[in-house]
Order: sequence, then C-alpha cells, then structure tokens
Amino acid sequence: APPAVPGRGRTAVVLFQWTWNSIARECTSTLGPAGYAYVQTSPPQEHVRGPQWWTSYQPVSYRIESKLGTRAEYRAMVQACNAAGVRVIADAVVNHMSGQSAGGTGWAGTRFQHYAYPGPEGGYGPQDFNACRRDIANYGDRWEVQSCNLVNLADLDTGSSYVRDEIAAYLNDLIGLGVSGFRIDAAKHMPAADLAAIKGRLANPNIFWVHEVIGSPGEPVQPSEYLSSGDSHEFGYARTLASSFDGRISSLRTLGSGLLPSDRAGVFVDNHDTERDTHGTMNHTWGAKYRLANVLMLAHPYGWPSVHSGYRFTDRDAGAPQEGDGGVRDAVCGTTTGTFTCAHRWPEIKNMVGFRTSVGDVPLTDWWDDGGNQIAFGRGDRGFVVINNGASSMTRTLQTSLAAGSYCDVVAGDGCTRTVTVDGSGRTTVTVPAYGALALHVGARAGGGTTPPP
Ligand code: ARE
Ligand code: CA
Repeated sequence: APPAVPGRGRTAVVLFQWTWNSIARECTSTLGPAGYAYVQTSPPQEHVRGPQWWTSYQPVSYRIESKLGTRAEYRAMVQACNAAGVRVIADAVVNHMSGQSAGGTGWAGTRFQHYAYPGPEGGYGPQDFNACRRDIANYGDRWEVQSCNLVNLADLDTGSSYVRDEIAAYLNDLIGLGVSGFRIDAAKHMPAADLAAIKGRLANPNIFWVHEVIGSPGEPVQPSEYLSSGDSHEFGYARTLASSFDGRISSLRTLGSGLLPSDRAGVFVDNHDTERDTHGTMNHTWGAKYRLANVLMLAHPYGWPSVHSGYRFTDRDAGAPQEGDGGVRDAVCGTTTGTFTCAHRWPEIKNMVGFRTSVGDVPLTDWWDDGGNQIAFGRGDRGFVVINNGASSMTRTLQTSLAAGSYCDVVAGDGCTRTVTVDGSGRTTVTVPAYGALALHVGARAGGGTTPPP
C-alpha cells in the first residue's frame, strides 16, 4: 500500500477521464475535505487522436499534453491536490506506443508511424520495439504475452537500456511535477525484471507503484511476480464482491483468503476496464448493491482501496464529452449518458472514507452474519458497520466493541441525520433498510465528540 497520509490514511479515488482542471477543483472542494489521501489520474502523455476514451492508452510521445489538459494544467492540478492534502498517482502507459498501423498525428502534433516516434520525449525507432509484431493470441505463453503486441499496440523492448532510460525519464518528469506514485498499465506484458530495472532509474526508487496485472487462473504470468517493484491489483477481490453481492454476502466472512497479501493488494469494486467489459465484476448500473459493495470495501481491512469514479456510457468505446477539437470537457456530475457518476461524492462512499481514516489499521472484530445477505463487523473500538443486501428491512441487536455512547450513522448522510446508541456492554439495536447499510465510527459521535485517528 502507499504510505499513509497523516490524518487521512490511504484511501484512493480514480477520477477516470477527468480533466486536470476538474481534478484540481475536486481536490480542493471535495477530495481534501472528505479525507481522500490519493487521486489517480488518467494517463497524462500525448496520445493518438480520436473520440474514444482509450486514445489515452496509445502514447505517441512522453510530452505531458493530452485531451485532458496541458502540462501546465497537470502541474497546477498536482499542486492544488497536494495543497488540499491529496497526493497524485499517475497512470503510466509504458509497455507500448500506439496501435495505429497507418501512423498519424498525435494530440500535440507529433507525427508518428506504428514503429517510429520522433520524440524527443519518448523518441523510438523500429529497433526499440520487440521483434514479434503480431498480436498476443495465447495467454498461456509467457514469451508471447510479454514480447508480442497487446491489441496491435507497438510493443516496446523494455529489456533495452535505451527504452528503460526513456521510460524512466518520463516517470522522472512526472515526479518532478509532484506525482507521488504510478499505476503501471499492462504490467503483465512486461517482464518483472524490466520493471524493476526501470524503477531503479527513478529519482525516488521507493516511490509507490501498483501493477495492473489481471490475475487469471492458469496463466503463466501472475500478479505475485511483480511484488518486488510494488503492489499489484487484486482482480479476484472485485470478482468475489460481485459474486457475493449477487448471491449471499455472508460468504464475505473469508474475504481475502486465497488472494494477494493484504498489504500488497490494490483493490476496487470496479475499474475502467471491468465496468465496461464482462469480467464478473460490478459497476454503477448495479445501483444499491454497487453502493453497498463500496461501503464494504471501505469498511473492510483487506487491501488498499480505490474508489472508481468515471462517467455514464452506453457504448463501451465512447469517450467522455469532448469539445470540437477533441479536448475533453470538464466533468459534470449527473444521471444521463456522458455525465460523470461522481461516485466518490455519494454520501455512502464519501463518508466511509472518514470511517476508514478513523479505524486505521485496527483488525476486523465482531463478525456476524445471518447465513444469507445480512452481515456486520467491527474494527475494534473504532468502528462498526452493518450491511443488508436483502430485499427487506432488518432489525437486530448486535455486539460491537465500541464504547458506550451515541454515534452518527455516516451512511445515512452528512450532518448526523441519524444517531445510533451503543449500550454499556457494547450492544446496539439497529434497523437497516433493504439494500442499505449503517456505519458508526469514533470520528463521528453524536454531539460532535470525536476521537482523533490512530
Ligand atoms: C483499442 C481497440 C483495439 C485496437 C487498439 C489499437 O479496442 O481493437 O486494436 O485500440 O488501435 C484500452 C482499451 C482497448 C484499446 C486500448 C488502446 O481497453 O480497447 O484498444 O486501450 O487504445 C489485457 C491486458 C490488460 C489490459 C486489458 C484491456 O492484460 O493489461 O487487456 N488493460 C490495460 C488498460 C486498458 C488498456 C490497456 C491495458 C492498453 O486498463 O484500458 O486498453 O494500454 C484476460 C487476460 C487479461 C486481459 C483480458 C482482456 O482476462 O488474463 O490479461 O487483459 O483477458 O483481454
Ligand atoms: Ca511487452
């Protein structure tokens, strides 16, 4: 997990396809005050032109100029976020360049061929790409997965010193702009040793990395291989949440078993790929269950959580709304296609960030379930959560480890709209609506009393 940010912990939000100007504003107005510790941005480098969101994943140079904003805007965003207490993680696309067989002109004017990019930032010729110039077909073959093209994307020879230097220079440039960590896109497609060598060239070789490696049973390349250069995403976690919320959440009693070690696992309910394609995961169209899954993730001690916050779409490829020149418009929250979900602002999610800060690294206690779709658990004397994934309201008396007193149910909304009493033996009687949740923590006591984070 990335370093804990004093007073706020580690919770991250991914503002997928948000412009740099929108992220800057969001850090000041919402992310900082809510207690988010990290914000992950979409890839900031120059990319191919086109209306789809995924042009961001086809670099044509390492100039920090993109449809999401200019270099100056990126720098100003990092400064604004850092000033608000929120650190920035950049999505780093370094396995490949574009997938345009015919070449073209990039967002910032760079003219390129499929296997030739003039740079100077990210300057590559044919000799800098792997010799296998066909698509990966067999994920069972390690060499093919790492040396051939992922969906026609020109695959860099990350074994070469020159390529490693170019990539390191790009990441160092971002570090110079104030970035605190990287998501390494398509890490599965680069040998772990190559990534370690690149990381060793950074201004801060201990900077936080999380590797995007989709763990798929039976494949030769697994997320655990990358733990010497950082953490890995644990896609199995997202799949487990989906199957449990679709079935019985009492099965979450064992959440974490069989997965990466908790302190090395980046977890999410969904990400920008899984919310689009069928990976056996949830997305915002699941409605109340999606909200509950986010509450669960933020309450549960396993892994380092990233809240996903993108935009509503009907076409999988459709980009966020753009200006005539292809620049993405600043994010607007809403409920119609093309508007951003702003899931990180929903009270259930936003207020659970405060819960996670309050409970810190205190282990899970007081697990209870009904064998079906009602669960509850605590985080010692710091917090307690109840989740009802059933179609009828529940009323129960539950044992907590909280001190006696009156607490705000932070899931109910801001401003202590609903209070819950814990008696002298730590018991509380709660009523939770159908597909609802309730969360109490020592940072939100009725009457305003608070206990500082551990
Ligand atoms: C687009 C078009 C392609 C076209 C290409 C080049 O869709 O048809 O050939 O452009 O012109 C994203 C989009 C892609 C897009 C690409 C480039 O999702 O649609 O291609 O950008 O613009 C594998 C990888 C994993 C990867 C997923 C998508 O292992 O790393 O595929 N995820 C990351 C990002 C993506 C991004 C890329 C990588 C590329 O998060 O958003 O692609 O930078 C099994 C395997 C997995 C495999 C998965 C899907 O589960 O175990 O390893 O994931 O199947 O194939
Ligand atoms: Ca590769």
